[in-house]
Amino acid sequence: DIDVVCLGESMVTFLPRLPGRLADVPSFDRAIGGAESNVACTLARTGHTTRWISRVGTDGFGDHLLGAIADCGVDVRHVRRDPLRPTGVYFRTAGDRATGTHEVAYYRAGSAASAMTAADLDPAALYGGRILHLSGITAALSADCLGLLTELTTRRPGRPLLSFDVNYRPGLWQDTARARVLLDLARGADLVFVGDDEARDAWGLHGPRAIREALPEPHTLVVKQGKAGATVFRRTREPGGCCDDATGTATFVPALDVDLVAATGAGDAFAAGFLSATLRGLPDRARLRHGHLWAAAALTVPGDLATPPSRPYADRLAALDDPAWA
Ligand code: KDG
Repeated sequence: DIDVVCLGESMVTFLPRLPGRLADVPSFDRAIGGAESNVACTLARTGHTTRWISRVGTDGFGDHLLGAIADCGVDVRHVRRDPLRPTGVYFRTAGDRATGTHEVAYYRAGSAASAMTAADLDPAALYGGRILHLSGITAALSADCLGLLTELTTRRPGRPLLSFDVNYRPGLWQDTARARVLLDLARGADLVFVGDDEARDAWGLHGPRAIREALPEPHTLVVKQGKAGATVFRRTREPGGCCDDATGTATFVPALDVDLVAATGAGDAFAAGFLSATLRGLPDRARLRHGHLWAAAALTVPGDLATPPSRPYADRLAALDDPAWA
């Protein structure tokens, strides 16, 4: 029984040993990255059953990714190996702690994952979880991958709850106007995560209400408002009936104040915390609190992946009547 199936490209990630520009950093440490496998790993680390579906090369980097993601407790048996294309890699700088920005250099054009198509996916593996989690990164990888996402976000009876993190990555979209397609893809999902900065940059939309007006279709829309917090809009009962069915609500929960080390992976951790609480049928306020708690763990480590708080501990923190949650 799988709770969450995640599909998307993962890459071997090189984290700088020193601060500075990409042009100057002399050495890097190897880690793993990939928004969707980050969600799968984070959920698996707190006891959820997860599967990651993707494609990697037959190179050593592919071996490393598969081993590292399996070590998190994720089912990787449905990841295809591609003998003709390499595993993607990327390098990044430590960035600016005040603004959370950093430089990224991707080496993923023509990667194994960019050749993913619907035809090589096993529907039983893909649709075999309670939630299928996707992200807009996949749409930017190739025409094949955009076709795949378009197919997967087309509403069809009997599919699991479809979760979609917009994950607008400016470095992957040569032309911002093309990123409007992310809005169309999001419309086909049941649960959407988007940052207010992403909605502004990719779609020209300002603020949670405007985003909800442009995106009324998903029954649940989570707008992340950076350091301020996040708002969840909920319209109807969730498919599968796993959660409560309050209608037409908007709930805001402030974020936790943390000493930022690196922002990468925090959105994935937030999504994982929110999905975990969703699977457990917790109310919206608790879902957001779990999202913030898990994001706080990722914000305070240099890599993408942090150990999320244990379930009993997170439950206690989320239940606290602390003014930080007011
Ligand atoms: O969310 C973190 C990811 O952005 C990072 O791991 C790399 O998947 C990645 C991407 O495509 O940017």
